[in-house]
Parts: sequence; structure tokens; C-alpha cells
Amino acid sequence: MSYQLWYWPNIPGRGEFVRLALEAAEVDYEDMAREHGAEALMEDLGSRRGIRPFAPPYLVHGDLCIGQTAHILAYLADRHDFGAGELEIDLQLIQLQLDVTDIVAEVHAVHHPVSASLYYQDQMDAAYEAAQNFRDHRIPRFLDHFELALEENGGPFMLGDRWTHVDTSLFQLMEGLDYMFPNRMAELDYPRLELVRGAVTDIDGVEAYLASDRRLEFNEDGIFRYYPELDSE
Ligand SMILES: N[C@@H](CCC(=O)N[C@@H](CS)C(=O)NCC(=O)O)C(=O)O
Repeated sequence: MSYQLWYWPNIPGRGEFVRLALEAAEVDYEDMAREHGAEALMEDLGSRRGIRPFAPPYLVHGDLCIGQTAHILAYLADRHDFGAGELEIDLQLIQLQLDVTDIVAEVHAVHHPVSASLYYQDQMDAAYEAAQNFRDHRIPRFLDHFELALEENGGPFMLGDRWTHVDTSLFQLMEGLDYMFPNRMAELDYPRLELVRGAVTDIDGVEAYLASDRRLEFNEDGIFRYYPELDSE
């Protein structure tokens, strides 16, 4: 039974972390809102009752409906063998995936420091300050953490020579940060993160995906946005 992925159709956003893992594993899925539109997504989510996802992305698989990016990835990793297959290490991988969730939430907060319900244009002064702090302190804090973790097994991937959901997410994180802060990222040096980024693009499924029209460009409606005024000089 094929997976149904529900995510906003016009941005890579958080859905891209799920797509990349599915594509790397060459697993079939239907990208529902890209096929049927954003209204279909709102209708589908709105029609669900009881314990349901708070927000996209969510994955439907038979009777299961799973929200939260890291949670979806943990489920898929277990079914398609792109975790570790060993409880202790799988828990560490999920922990790292949740660290990615945290930095992605901070990325979003750079453009929405006052409220996620307001447009960037309504909170630009606060965003300017938030971006400075994020660039100077939070990027190095998170990237040092991932770089150190990558040392554990010698790379290029988090587990050494086999990729996991953490690697595809680190790829997307680095791509997103480069798009968002080209000047700031050029000042920083993370050789292990660069190695994993290159190794992920060499995974057959990812290589084919990146060359396809399924791969969406970053844009200013998404999570990773480029506003020159928020980058370093
Ligand atoms: N922690 C959730 C966050 C989900 C989320 O915030 N989704 C965004 C799109 S990327 C959304 O549609 N939010 C609607 C809202 O917050 O009302 C995850 O990692 O999946």
C-alpha cells in the first residue's frame, strides 16, 4: 500500500525532510496536495476527528495517520531500514532528528519572532534582531552539535557508511541555511557536515530526485527564506 504524504504544495518546507528520505529509499508515495491542491489538504485535515495531526506534514498509511516530521521519519525508518535497527542507536538518531526539528522551528521564528500568525512584513524590526542572534549564536550552537555527532562513526554518514533519515535531514538543513544566509554560511567551516551533504547527493534515489521536477526550489513562502537584510554583510 502506497504512502500518502500531505504537505503544502508550493514550498519545500518541513515536507521536504520526509520527501528526501522516501526518495533516498526509493519508496513509492503520493504527494497528495501537489496532486490535488492546498484545498484538498485543508479538507482532508479538517475532516479528521479525534487525535489528529496539528499541522502538515502528515503521512497516511492505511488506517494510520502520523503527524510531526520526526515522528513520521522514525516510522518510515523502521519500515524501510533507514534507521539503525538497534534500539539504543535508533533512539539517538531520533534524538538528532528532533534536534533538527528544533533548529527548523528556530529558523521559522527568525521570520516570525513575534507570532507565526503574522506576516514577516509585520514584524521586520524584531526579525532583524532575531536574525542577528540566530546567525551569531544559534547556527554555530546547532552545527557544532551535529559536526561533533558526525565524528562518532567517522562519516561520511552519521552511522559511517550507511545513510539514515538524519543524514537526509542534515542535507536539507545545510541547503536551507545556505539559501537563507549565504554570507554567514560562507564564514563558517563544517567539514563533516559538508561531507555528509555531498554523500547524500550521491545516493541514487536522491540524485534522481534532485534532477527531477518533483524537487521544489526554496522560496519566500517557505521555512528557509532569503531576505538579504537578514544576512551578515
Ligand atoms: N513540529 C511540527 C510542526 C508542523 C508545522 O508547524 N507545520 C507548518 C507548515 S511547515 C504548518 O502548516 N503550521 C500551521 C500552524 O502552525 O498553524 C513538525 O515538525 O512537523
